[in-house]
Amino acid sequence: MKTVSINPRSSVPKYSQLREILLDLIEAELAYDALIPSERELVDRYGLSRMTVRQAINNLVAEGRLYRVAGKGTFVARPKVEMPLRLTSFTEDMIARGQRPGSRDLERSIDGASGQVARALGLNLGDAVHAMVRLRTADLVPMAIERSYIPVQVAPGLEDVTLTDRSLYEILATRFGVALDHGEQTIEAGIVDAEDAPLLGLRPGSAVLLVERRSFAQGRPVEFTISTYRGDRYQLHVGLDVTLPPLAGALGAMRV
Ligand code: 16G
Repeated sequence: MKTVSINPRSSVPKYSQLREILLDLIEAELAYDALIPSERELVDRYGLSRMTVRQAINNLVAEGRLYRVAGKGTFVARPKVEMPLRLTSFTEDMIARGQRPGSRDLERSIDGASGQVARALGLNLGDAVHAMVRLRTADLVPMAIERSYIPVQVAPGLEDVTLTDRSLYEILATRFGVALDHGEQTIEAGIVDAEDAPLLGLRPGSAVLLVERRSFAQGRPVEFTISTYRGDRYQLHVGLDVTLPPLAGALGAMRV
C-alpha cells in the first residue's frame, strides 16, 4: 500500500516512512536528474523535523537513488547498472548499454607475483606478471577501479601497449591470440578505501562491491582482476530456479 502521509503511531521510524514516500515519488513522477522538493518543503508538507528529513535524504543518497549538487539541491539519480554475470569485458558491457566506455591507466608495471596472485594464476611466487590498475568510466563517470594481473608469458610485450580508452580483452585476443573461454567470479560487499574514494567520486567509507575474477583460456588461468565497483551505481540481479525435492518422485511412487 502506498504511504501518503506520515503515521506518528507507526513502529516504522519517520525517516523510513519518508524514504518510502520519496521512493514512490521518484518512481511515479520524477525523471532522472529531476529536482526533488527541498528540505524546507518536505518539512512543511509532512510535518517532520529538518533532521528527520535530512536523514531520509541522506539514506537515499547513500543508496544511490538521489544525488546532491552543492547550492542547487537534490536530484534523482540514474538507475543502477546491473553487474553482468557473464565473461564480458567492461568495454562490451558499456557499449551494449549505449554508454561510452573509458579507461585510464593509474599504474602499470611488471611485478613478481605475490602469494595471492600466484595462487590465482597457478604461478610460482615471484613469477613475472603484468600489473595494471585502471579507472573505468561510463560516459566519463567513474564506475570502477580494476587491479589486473596477467602472466608475462601469456602476453609478452603488453607493457608497451597503451590501455587508455581501450579494451584489455580485445588486445589480449587480437595481439596475443588469447581467447578467453571461461571465468569465475566472487562478489562481496566492501567499504571504499581512502586511496580509491576520490578516484571513484565517493565519500570515504562508502559501500562498494569487491569483485574477484579469474578468466581462463583453454583451461589456463590468464587473468586475475580485483575490481572495486561503486555500490551506489551497481546492483546484482540473478534468476532463481526452484529446486524440486529429490524425493518427490520416489514418495509419489510409494503412495501408488
Ligand atoms: C570487466 C572485468 C575485468 C576485466 C575487464 C576487461 C568484472 C567484474 N571485471 O570489467 O576482470 O579485466 O572487464 O575489460 O566484470 P576491457 O576489455 O574493457 O578492458
